[in-house]
Amino acid sequence: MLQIHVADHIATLTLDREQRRNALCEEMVQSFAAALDAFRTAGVRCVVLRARPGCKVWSSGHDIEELPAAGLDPLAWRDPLRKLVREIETFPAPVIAMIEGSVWGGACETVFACDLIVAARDATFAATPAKLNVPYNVGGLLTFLNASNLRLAKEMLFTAAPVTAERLCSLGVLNQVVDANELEEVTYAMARRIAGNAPLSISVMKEQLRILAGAHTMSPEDFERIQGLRRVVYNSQDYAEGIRAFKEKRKPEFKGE
Ligand code: LCV
Ligand code: LCV
Repeated sequence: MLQIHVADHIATLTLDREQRRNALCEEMVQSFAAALDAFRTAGVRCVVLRARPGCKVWSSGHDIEELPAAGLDPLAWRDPLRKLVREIETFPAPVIAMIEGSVWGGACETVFACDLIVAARDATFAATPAKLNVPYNVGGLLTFLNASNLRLAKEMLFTAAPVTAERLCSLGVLNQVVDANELEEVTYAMARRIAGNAPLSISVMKEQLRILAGAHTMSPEDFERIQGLRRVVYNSQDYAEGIRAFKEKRKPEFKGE
């Protein structure tokens, strides 16, 4: 489900599960974590995360088949998507997301959790919890908030509509947008420049920025209340309907209950 290549302190991880549109399943995330462990030991100084060249779908997000039935939190601490985002954020070297094709749901958050994003001009990004009636979690929403701003995060989360790479780049969410045939050249030039700098300085700055970006106060009471509100959503009929509709390849009919 993942292709791995390492050369000159630069590692490339290629999502390779096209028959399921690179949906991020438990098994893929375990391979991802194992690869990052090996890169850490090997002193890799920059990771490029990509899909296969020319892909139409970079990743369709969380594997919907693995979403728990109603009654269980679909984005709890040990959920593969939550683990994947933490792996990227805590890896001691920069991770560059190299994007072509469409990015969906949890894959959109995964890309936004990367340190740098270089995308092909016609790539698109969609945040989809509202399409499935999934109650996104506080940490996940913070990823969207840190990667963009409150206005854009609300637009993406409430409309669930794909947004173009051009527009996201103009809003500072992506580092660069290039023609598809320049994607590799631009991405690896950035990776080589990073790998040529001081790895210790970069890793300590990345960790400080992670801590600063996550430094938000929230009272235990507020947190408990949020968890209660989220439980109502993943206990709802609408939650079951969202998953059923996807499996039956039809538009869901949400009743707000
Ligand atoms: C499992 C899949 C998936 C998939 N899981 O190809 O952010 S949250 O809260 O929403 C979070 C919970 C999350 O990330 O949820 C997932 C959100 N993802 C989406 O809403 C995208 C769902 N996928 C699609 O809309 C289409 O698959 C796209 C537009 C990505 C590609 O369409 P295309 O026509 O090229 P198919 O839909 O035919 O997909 C090929 C096979 O992959 C499965 C899909 O069910 C199909 O399986 P079968 O061949 O068995 O029918 N598949 C696609 N995405 N996320 N399975
Ligand atoms: C002492 C200098 C300096 C200098 N200090 O002229 O942000 S952090 O964390 O990095 C922080 C710790 C920090 O700010 O570190 C400094 C970062 N600065 C740089 O990396 C720029 C270093 N300087 C250069 O790259 C070149 O000097 C530039 C491109 C600025 C100018 O080049 P130019 O050819 O015009 P020289 O390099 O010949 O510099 C003239 C003299 O000033 C000294 C330099 O060593 C040289 O001394 P000598 O004539 O004795 O050889 N010099 C320049 N910058 N930051 N000394």
